Amino acid sequence: MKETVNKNITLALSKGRIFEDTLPLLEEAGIKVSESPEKSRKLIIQTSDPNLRILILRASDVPTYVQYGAADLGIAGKDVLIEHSAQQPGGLYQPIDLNIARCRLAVAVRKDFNYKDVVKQGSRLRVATKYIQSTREHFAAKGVHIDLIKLYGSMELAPLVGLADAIVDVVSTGDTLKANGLVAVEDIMPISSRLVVNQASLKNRGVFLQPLLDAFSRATNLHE
Ligand code: PRT
Ligand code: MG
Repeated sequence: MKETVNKNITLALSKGRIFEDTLPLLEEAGIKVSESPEKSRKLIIQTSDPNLRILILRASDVPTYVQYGAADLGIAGKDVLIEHSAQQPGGLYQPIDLNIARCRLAVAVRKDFNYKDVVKQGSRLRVATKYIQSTREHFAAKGVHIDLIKLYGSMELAPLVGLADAIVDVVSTGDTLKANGLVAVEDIMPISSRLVVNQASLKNRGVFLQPLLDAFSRATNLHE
């Protein structure tokens, strides 16, 4: 019996900035998206390419879908990828930095909090974040002892109500910090979003994935 090859490709994205910034990359590959996830509420979106569909996920779930092969490829921030690989290492190939959804990971405190002195005195610092892994590594490298408090969102609130001395969060314009009386006191790393590919998909169906990977590379270089 002749084996039928599965040409279908599933791309995992999160809605919001990553979806918006991916549209021009897809256009470079001649692909149009049939509807907006903001409007349609659909979680599976078809495209002008009958062999390509898009899954709309929570940003932090994108690496998981790709790792287990429920999606062949996906786009996720470096912030998310670092946390994911600390929890579930392996299985993801990261061929391209797409240079989209750029921001930076930073330490922020209340304007009236003397971060430098507290760190210099060697006092313990209470840090709230959803970026446990990156935060641990950052402070360990500085030799600063911290108590970590895991949060899932609205980190900016924590220093305002005495839950933490500092937060680690991604910052883009800085407007959110400013609006809440916080200041960034240390940059941890620049962040951009990367393409992640399931290793088995690449091995077994690489010929079908390659045109999309090439178009993403081209579009990324064009926009640099
Ligand atoms: O929102 P959700 O809890 O579902 O997940 P998420 O926040 O991880 O996803 P999403 O879609 O908001 O972000 C996806 C990716 O975009 C992140 O993983 C980052 O790599 C990247 N990115 C780029 C950002 C930002 N810029 C950004 N500004 N992610 C989040 N923010 C948030 C930040 O957390 C803060 O609350 O926006 C606020 C700060 O923005 P400024 O402009 O006021 O500094
Ligand atoms: Mg968000």
